[in-house]
Amino acid sequence: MRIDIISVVPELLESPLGHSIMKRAQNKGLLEVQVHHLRKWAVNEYGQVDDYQYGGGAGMVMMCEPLAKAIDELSLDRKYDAVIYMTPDGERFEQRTANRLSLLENLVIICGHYKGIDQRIRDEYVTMEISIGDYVLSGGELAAAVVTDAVARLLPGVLNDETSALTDSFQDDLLAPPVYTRPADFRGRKVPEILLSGDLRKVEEWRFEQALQRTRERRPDILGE
Ligand code: 6GU
Repeated sequence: MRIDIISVVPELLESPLGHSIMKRAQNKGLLEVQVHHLRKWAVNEYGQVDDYQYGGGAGMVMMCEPLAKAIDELSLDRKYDAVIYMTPDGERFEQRTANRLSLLENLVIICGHYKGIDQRIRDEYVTMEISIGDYVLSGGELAAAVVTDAVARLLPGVLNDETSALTDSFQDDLLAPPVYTRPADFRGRKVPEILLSGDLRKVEEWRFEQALQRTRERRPDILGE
């Protein structure tokens, strides 16, 4: 999968994309992420990419021209399956959204800043608008990193057995069960006996029960209760 991210603060994406699973996905050639500085397509030598909004009011708006040029130029090299705009008024990002995106080949992600991007870019280019939750971030970069991470770990071959996505919270509409590692006794708090039993069928049953119980307690909405 190839993801092109357009940003006015590309530095914000360096660390999240450069470590751990996302680094491994890229090193394995399963994911290619390219971050593009929007200033490259600025309207003048001062690097201007935003302007005052028509109708007045505080806050700048990201201009049409730089974004249009950026997307047009990127589109010369490949055909994009989706042009995504990260915005708090977008569709809420869920595991099912990540699952859906992970099946696509080429994505553009536009990170908004200031008051957002000119509506005409949304009308002309954007095919999908994503929000990662009901709160406001200073820009779309951290949200784009969240989406990229959630999608990358679903690409076949990115995770190994130890990190398998199949047992993630939400993947089967349940939260994940509690997990334990050594020591078996930590300050008198003991690991549940069943996990030491070696009976895999019992362990699986226990984990499912725990997952169900945890979901009931914490997120009854997921179960439709
Ligand atoms: Cl995608 N962008 C911004 N700026 N804030 C957000 C968001 C996105 N999702 C939730 N809050």
